[in-house]
Amino acid sequence: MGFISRGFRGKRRDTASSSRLPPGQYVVTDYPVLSAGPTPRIPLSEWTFVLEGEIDQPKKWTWEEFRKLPTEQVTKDIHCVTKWSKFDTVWTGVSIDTILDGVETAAEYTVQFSYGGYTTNLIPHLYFWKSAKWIRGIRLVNEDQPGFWEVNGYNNYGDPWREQRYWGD
Ligand SMILES: Nc1nc2c(c(=O)[nH]1)N[C@H]1C(S)=C(S)[C@@H](COP(=O)(O)O)O[C@H]1N2
Ligand SMILES: [Mo]
Repeated sequence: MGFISRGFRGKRRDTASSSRLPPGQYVVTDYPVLSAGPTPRIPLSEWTFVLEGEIDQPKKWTWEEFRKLPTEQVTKDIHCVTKWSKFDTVWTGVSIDTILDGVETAAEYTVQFSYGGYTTNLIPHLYFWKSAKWIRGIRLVNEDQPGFWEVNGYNNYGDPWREQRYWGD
């Protein structure tokens, strides 16, 4: 990956006190863009989503197939490791329960991988780098595998409420 956007260096600001705000965070209302590389462009005719790894037969969806899956809308507060938080962000998408429906696997961990090469180990409710943009698929794995930022100094788990930003936090 060629460049790392500025946001990852972090900024110091006063933090508001609020029970919704994890320690060390401040609230923003805009939407900072934080990408570890340029935005990948994938023609929809070539786009696929795959579920692979510890599964007998990998599952693969084309864009058309994926768009036929049921979707859900969720409203969530998001917390970036570089210390901004945004409240009540609205997301529409396919639930992981739908992706895993009928899948038998012994795997206890997953790796999300994206167009452009980004990876992260998937666990919801954690710092926002765990939420992969341009996701290309999910690999089911028996052992936890650190992804792009987890290898590059960010905490492997990343709970905002415990300020697990970096290695050793
Ligand atoms: N593929 C990919 N997904 C990613 C990232 C990235 O660099 N590449 N950055 C993460 C981080 S740290 C944040 S804060 C959010 C930023 O999302 P936004 O650019 O839409 O604000 O995406 C997350 N998902
Ligand atoms: Mo982030």
